[in-house]
Amino acid sequence: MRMRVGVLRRSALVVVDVQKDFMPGGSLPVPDGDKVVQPLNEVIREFQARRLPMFFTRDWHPPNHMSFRERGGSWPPHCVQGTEGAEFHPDLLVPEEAIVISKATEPDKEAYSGFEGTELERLLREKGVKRLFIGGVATDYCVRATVLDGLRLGFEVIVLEDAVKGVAKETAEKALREMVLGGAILARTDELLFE
Ligand code: VGL
Ligand code: ZN
Repeated sequence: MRMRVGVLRRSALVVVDVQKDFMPGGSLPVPDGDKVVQPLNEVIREFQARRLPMFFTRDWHPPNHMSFRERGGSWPPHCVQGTEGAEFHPDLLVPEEAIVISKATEPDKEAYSGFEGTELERLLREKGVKRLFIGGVATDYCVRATVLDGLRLGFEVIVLEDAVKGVAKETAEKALREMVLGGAILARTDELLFE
């Protein structure tokens, strides 16, 4: 095993938007979006065993959200609060102690980042977290925005490269470049060494 990045005491996992609507068959499918579930579950088990904090963000839109095409936005309706499409992937492990962060909940505001308009930063600081491990979908939208915000806020950020998937190849590659230039580290889930 190649050991490259340590998962230390002040680490937290952030799982971004692993919801049915973003999976194949959903209303805004990310190609191979479901492939993030298995590597994430392995990391989730390790975090759980060490009682390290875990945050699961979810896109949680009202039915009239401004990002939907009917309101002039870019997307088909997706992740509407309380609908099946907004549920987490059925195979994703969501431990009871994990904290769910709902975002983009207001009709007239878009929020790709898990930090935008949420309690995420306050909760991380309260727990003394310094290092974030981030995976989920979509690399080119919500993962990108969450990673860049985390870096701007002064967290160390490790992007789990086998546990992220993008909407489109070109934009996902561009997003990964931006994240690395912003200071993020890319690591595969099998390169993590747990304390
Ligand atoms: C997302 C598009 C629209 C995401 C959310 O989770 O990456 N993408 N809403
Ligand atoms: Zn959305």
